[in-house]
Amino acid sequence: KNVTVLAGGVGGARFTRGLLAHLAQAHPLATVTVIVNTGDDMWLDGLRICPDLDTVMYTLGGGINEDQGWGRPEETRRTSAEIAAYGRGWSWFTLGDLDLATHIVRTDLLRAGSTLSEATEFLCRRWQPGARLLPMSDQPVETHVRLAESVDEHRAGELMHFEEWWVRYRARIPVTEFVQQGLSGSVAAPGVLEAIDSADLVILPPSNPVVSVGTILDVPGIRDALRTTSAPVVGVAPIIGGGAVRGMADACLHTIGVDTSALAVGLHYGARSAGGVLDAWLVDETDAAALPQLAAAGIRSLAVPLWMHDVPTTAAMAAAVLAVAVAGA
Ligand code: GDP
Ligand code: FO1
Ligand code: CA
Repeated sequence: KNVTVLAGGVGGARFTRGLLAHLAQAHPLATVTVIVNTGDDMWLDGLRICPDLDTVMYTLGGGINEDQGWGRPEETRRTSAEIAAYGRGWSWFTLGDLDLATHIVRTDLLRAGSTLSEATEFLCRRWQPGARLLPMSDQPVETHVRLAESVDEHRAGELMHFEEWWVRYRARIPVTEFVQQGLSGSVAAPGVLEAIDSADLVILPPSNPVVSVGTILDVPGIRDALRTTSAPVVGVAPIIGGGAVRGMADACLHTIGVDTSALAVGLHYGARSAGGVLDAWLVDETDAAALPQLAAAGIRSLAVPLWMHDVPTTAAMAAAVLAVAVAGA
């Protein structure tokens, strides 16, 4: 069994960790490929920062700061304090001393001519994530938000990098749209389309449906690959009981005019039979009322516990994904 997962950061990484745990005991010969969002990436202090690739790599490699869901545990901030003393960098964005090594090595490889895919593969030799990590594209695609109002040194109508909106402003300032700079010139990274075409199962994990999975789907060719693959495509709702379990996905959904509900996100992804990308959609038990409407829209669905409390509960979610995938075969 070849399983392909389209992931952002924390939600996608934690789900994939549970998936790997489930496959280890249920399908030991299975392989997992994670296609990771790179829309959050940026140049900062001369370094190429790839938040979602690092969160997936650290989480699956056992090096993640579990409470934060990003960066390394036991971190210090001596270097970033020195950068701030020069008046450089983003004072509201923490680049820990240990984390900086990843950005330095990646930037070193990129400057020497490696693609992002090659640099990612190199970093994973150390972390051994137990899955193949592919950036969605080797070309830079950076998510920006268009400000609805002026704030601090920014004017209304201007574009702001997603990470500034997310981290500095906690997505609390209104924006009118997301703009993925570089998207039109981007192509899927080597192996990405093939990982979808040749999969036995494709999973949309409980990642941010707008700025994580949505960005991956917008890379030319990826949505079409999902529509044509012979693999079942199964999604897991990142919204439980009308709320984003963590983070501000509700602010993202509001910006694109989608309600913050498991039903609305499932319908937003759409049924493959109706031009969308889903064969099946998992919702939490509190959202079981959505099942009839999902069925009416051509999406097989199941209501199971979707809180990723720990690896065993997440492994059970993964087992439910595999079960609903074969249910339609
Ligand atoms: P990010 O890039 O670090 O924001 O991470 P992702 O985009 O991969 O995932 C963030 C999303 O994960 C958020 O929108 C949450 O709604 C969702 N999420 C986080 N924890 C859980 C959980 O325990 N269960 C479910 N179903 N969704 C979760
Ligand atoms: N998130 C924060 O809320 N505050 C930070 O200071 C921060 C620093 C940071 C540094 C490296 C990195 O890879 C991720 C970092 N993140 C931080 C997380 C990042 O904002 C998340 O990945 C978001 O979900 C956006 O993808
Ligand atoms: Ca992210």
